[in-house]
Order: sequence, then structure tokens, then C-alpha cells
Amino acid sequence: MKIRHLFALAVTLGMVGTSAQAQFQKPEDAVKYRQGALFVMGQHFSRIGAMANGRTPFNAEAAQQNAAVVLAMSKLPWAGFTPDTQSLQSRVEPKMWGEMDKVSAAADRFMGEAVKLDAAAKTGNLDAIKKAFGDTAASCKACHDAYRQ
Ligand code: ASC
Repeated sequence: MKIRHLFALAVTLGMVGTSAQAQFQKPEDAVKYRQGALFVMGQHFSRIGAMANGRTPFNAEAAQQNAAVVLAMSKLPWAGFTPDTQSLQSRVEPKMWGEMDKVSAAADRFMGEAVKLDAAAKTGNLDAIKKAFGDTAASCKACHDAYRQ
């Protein structure tokens, strides 16, 4: 889903105000918001990773709950990458601001993988979860390699 579609959807659902300016009270909030969503996502994604890699015992119910959080969080960070945050301290690679079409495509790819990870977790099949975890992690990494300092 394109970021502008997500935004339109969010407006439709009454989740945000009627203008982009009303979405965050200040640019610092947009940075905190996207970092918060990514942090929570990372916490839950790595719990699935620990199971996928055998570092913790496989628990199908926990995997399903963690994947549901990853899926919910996967939709959130993108709204926080607003142009008015460019001058603020963060790990964004400056070239990112000129490549937002590519960022949007990368976010779409990742969100698609998060849907598949959630579906795999719902099957309770560890092999399916391992595969979906690997595909999702690759989509995280693609964007981090390109756009995170
Ligand atoms: C994680 C996490 C990420 C991704 C990334 C995948 O567990 O926090 O940001 O996986 O490292 O390459």
C-alpha cells in the first residue's frame, strides 16, 4: 500500500486529523513516533527470530502474538518520515529524502512480508515461520542498508 493510500485510509478511519500538519504536534513527535513503532516492532520481530533460529523454544501461541504485533506496527513508522523532520537528529541517511518513491516501495514490500509472516504464524508451522521470518528480515535489511546510517 502506498503511503498516501495509508494516509487516506487513516483519515477515513478518523485516526488522524484532516491535515498533515495536524498529524503530529511537532516534528520531534514524528521522529519519536516512527522510532517508537520501529522499536516495538523490533522487539517482537526478534522474539520470532529467536524461535526461528532455535535460541528460544518454539511456542506457537507466542509466535502468533508476536507476529500480530509486528503486523500492526508494520503500518505505522512511515507516516513519521515527514519532510519537516529532515533537520532533526536521527539515523536517516540524507539521500533518503530524495528517494521517497523507493522508500515507499520498500515499505510496501516489507508490509507485504509482515502479512505473510502473520499468516505463517497462524499456521503454527515452524518451517513456514522460519521462511517468512527470513523473507521479512531481508526486507527490513534492504531498507536499513540503503537508508539507515
Ligand atoms: C531484527 C531487527 C531488525 C531486523 C534486521 C534484519 O530483528 O530488529 O531491524 O531484524 O536486522 O536484517
